[in-house]
Amino acid sequence: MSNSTQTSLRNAQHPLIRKLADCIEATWQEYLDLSPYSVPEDLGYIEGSLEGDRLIIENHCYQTPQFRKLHLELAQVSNGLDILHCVMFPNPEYALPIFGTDLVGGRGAISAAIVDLSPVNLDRSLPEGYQQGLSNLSQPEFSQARALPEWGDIFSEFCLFVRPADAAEEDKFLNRVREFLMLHCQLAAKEAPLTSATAIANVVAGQHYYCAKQQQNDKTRRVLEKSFGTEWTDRYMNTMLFDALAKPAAPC
Ligand code: 18B
Repeated sequence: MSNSTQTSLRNAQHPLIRKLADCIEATWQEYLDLSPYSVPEDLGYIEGSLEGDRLIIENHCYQTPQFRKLHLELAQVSNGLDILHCVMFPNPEYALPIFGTDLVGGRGAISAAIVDLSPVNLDRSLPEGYQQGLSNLSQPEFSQARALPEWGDIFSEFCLFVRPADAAEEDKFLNRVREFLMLHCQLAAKEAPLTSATAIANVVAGQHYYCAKQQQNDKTRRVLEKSFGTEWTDRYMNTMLFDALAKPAAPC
């Protein structure tokens, strides 16, 4: 694999973003059987500056037998905003939750740090191994919890959404993400693929719901629209950030 991860953008970002990006890629490389994922040519490294704010985006994508798309994205806005976005989309034959994390920082401090393993089952429950594994992790304390937005019903009871108050809390967040990731990679590697068409259709529907909700995040949309416009942002949110699988056929 190429060493394209040591990019200038990562080096320029908030230390927690840099550490988290390194942690995610190192964990993927340690536990998963990664293959290249071809990002549309014009979407790997992107720069935009429509209304004055220059936005630079860098995408790193892989796939594995269990995951149709592992996506790590780093973004930097000229007004000082630094963003890390990561989602692991399972293949539809694997009834696995969706790992997602988002870090948003500006002028030295991280304002939003979120991580979750989000269920895709129809009843919004996590598979047994996840429920147990996540319950067994010790619960870290953070001084500033943040409230989930209205569209946030996709997140599990284990979702962590905070504004880290200091370097010690930033480290705690990083460790929490590492624990989620390690558990996820280990459980995913043991998961047997589904064979029933109905079960697969349920996974597709669950991923569809997840993406539809994430696309309602106006804060993400606004940052992208300011530099790239509405049309581009729609396409980007539908194809790069939250590409749901094709809509399942209506039951006959
Ligand atoms: N997101 N985030 O990824 N978002 O992509 N993000 C913000 O301090 C971007 C995900 C999530 O309170 C904010 O309020 C951009 C994933 C939640 O209403 C900004 C990109 C998850 C909130 C951005 C990006 C996720 C949030 C405001 C593309 C979870 C709070 C920061 C690179 C797994 C929403 C702040 C609210 C916030 C921007 C969650 C600016 C541009 C995968 C819940």
